Amino acid sequence: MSSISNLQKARAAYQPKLPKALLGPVKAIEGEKTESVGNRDEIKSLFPNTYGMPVVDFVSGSASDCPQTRFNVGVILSGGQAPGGHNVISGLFDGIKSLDNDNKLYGFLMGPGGLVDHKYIELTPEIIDTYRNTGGFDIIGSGRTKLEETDQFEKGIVILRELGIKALVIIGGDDSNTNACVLAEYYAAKKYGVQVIGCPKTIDGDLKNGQIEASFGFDTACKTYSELIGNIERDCNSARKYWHFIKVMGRSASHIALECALQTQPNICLISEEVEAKAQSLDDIVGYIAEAVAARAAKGDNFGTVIIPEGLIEFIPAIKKLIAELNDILAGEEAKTVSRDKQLDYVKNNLSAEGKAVFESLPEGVARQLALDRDPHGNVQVSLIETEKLLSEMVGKKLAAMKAEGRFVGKFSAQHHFFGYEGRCAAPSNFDADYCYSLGFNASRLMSCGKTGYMSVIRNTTAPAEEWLAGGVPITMMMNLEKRAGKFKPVIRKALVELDGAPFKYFEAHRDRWAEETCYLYPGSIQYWGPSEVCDQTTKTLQLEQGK
Ligand code: FBP
Repeated sequence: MSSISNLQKARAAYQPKLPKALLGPVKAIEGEKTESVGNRDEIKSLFPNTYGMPVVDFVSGSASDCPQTRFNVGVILSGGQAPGGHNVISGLFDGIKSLDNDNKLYGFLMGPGGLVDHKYIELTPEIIDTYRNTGGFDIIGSGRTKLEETDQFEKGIVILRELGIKALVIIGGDDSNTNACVLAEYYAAKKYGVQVIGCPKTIDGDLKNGQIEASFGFDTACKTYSELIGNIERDCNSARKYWHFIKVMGRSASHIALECALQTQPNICLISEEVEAKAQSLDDIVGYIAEAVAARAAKGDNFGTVIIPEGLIEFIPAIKKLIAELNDILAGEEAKTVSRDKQLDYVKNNLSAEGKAVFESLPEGVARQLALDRDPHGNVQVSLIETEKLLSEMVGKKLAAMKAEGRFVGKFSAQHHFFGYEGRCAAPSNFDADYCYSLGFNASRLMSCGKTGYMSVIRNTTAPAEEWLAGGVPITMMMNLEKRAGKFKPVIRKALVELDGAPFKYFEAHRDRWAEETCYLYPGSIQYWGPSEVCDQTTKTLQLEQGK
C-alpha cells in the first residue's frame, strides 16, 4: 500500500503559480521613507538600524539589479500551524536554487527554539518534494519560543555562521514577526551580516494592514471550518431539534467567525469587536441569543446555529479590564514565587474590589483559565475556555426564566463544537498553495536585494496570480507599543474586525434575516480541480474588502 494518499500524489504534481514580476530577474523599486503606525519616537529609538526603510515593489529587471545570488538560508516555522507553510518553504527553496544551485536551505527544528539550541536539518530536494502542496508544519515542526534575549541571538549567530547562513526567514504571526524584527535590528546593529525576513502567517487573519492583504492559512482554515459548519447546518435543518453552538478559532480578532458567517449564513454569529464597541456584558450577549431562539421557536423552529469567536470573552469590557489587572498581577516578581496550587487564591487576594466582583461572577473553570495559564507571549489561552458551553448553559437558564414568564414557547437543546485544530493543517487551497509559494519565492528576492527587517508581501490577491504584486514592507512600519506581561513592548499592531469595513457591514445588513429565517449556505469541501469559481475563489472577506 502506498504511504501517501491519492490526493497527496495528485497534489504533489501541482506547480503553484507566481506573480509575473517573479518569473525572471527582479528590480526593486523603493518608495518613500516609512513611519511606524504608532509611538514613532519610541519605535525609532528601539530600531535605529531598521526604522524608516522604504516599501519595496518588485518589477521585472535584469540579473544585475539584485546582485546577491550566493547565500545559504535558514528557515523557522513559528507559532500555530497554518495551511501552506510547506509551500512557503518550497517557494523559498526554489527561489534560492534559481539564484544559485549551490545555495542551501536549513530548517531549524520545532520553532525559534531550534535556532537557539542548534537543532536543524538541511532541506534537500527530496525532502522538499515530499512536502510540496501539503498541509501541516511537520517538515521541520513549529514552536512558540519567544526570541527576545541577547543571549538567544548570540547563540543563534554561532550556528548561522557555522552553516554559512546569510539570511533567515521567520514564518510567523504578529508576535513572531515582531521577534523577526528585533532579531534583524540586533544583527544589523552588530554588523553580523545576517538578513532576517518575515512571512505573514496565521489562520487568525489578524496580521494584515495597508500593505499585507491577508495572512496565509486564513483562506484554507476558514474554508475547512465553513465546510463543517455547512454540514452541521444541513444536519440541523434536517433533524430540527438542536441549537448548535460552534466556537471557531481566532485568538483575538473575529475574522474567522465573520468569514465563516459570510460563507454559511448561520442564524447568529457574535463578533467580539462589536461586543466591545457596544460595551456589552455577558448577560447582554446571552439575552440577544435567547431572544433569537425564542423568536424562531414561536414559528416552530426549535433549531439553529450560533458561531462564537474564540476570543469573545476577552472583548467583554468588564472581563477585558479584569484580564489586564490579572496580567499585571501575574507579571509581578512575587507572583512568580507562588506555587501553582496557591496561585488562584493569590490572584484573588490581589485583585481590586471591582476586579474581584467580576472574577467571582464567572464560572469557576473560566475564572481559573483567566487567572492561571499564559502562553510564552503572555496571551490568555482562550482556546482552552469553553465559551460555547458557557453561553449555551446561560441561554438555557435565560430561556427557562422566559418560559415561566410566557415569553418562550419552544424547546431548547444544545450541541457544542469547537473548530480550530481541524483546520490548521488542512492541505492548502489553490489560493493558499499559490500565495504561500509566492511569499517564499519572494523572500528569496528580498534577500537577493540585500533587505533585512522586511516582511515578504504579495498584493492584489483577488486578481489572477499572474497579476499579483510582489515586494517587501519594513516590519517597523507595522509596529507600536503595547503592554505585554506588565511592560510596554514594541509589537506589530493586530488587525481587528473593522466595524465600518465592508465584510462586517455586509454581515450586519443580513444578520436579522439570517436569524429569523433559515438561509443556510453549504459551501462544501475545498476543491482543487473544476470551475474557477469553485476552486480559485479567495475569501469573502478579501473580496468584500477589495470591492469585488
Ligand atoms: P498563531 O497566531 O501563532 O498563528 O496561532 C493561532 C492559533 O491557532 C489561535 O487561533 C489559537 O488561539 C492558538 O493558535 C492556539 O494555540 P496552540 O496551538 O498553542 O494551542
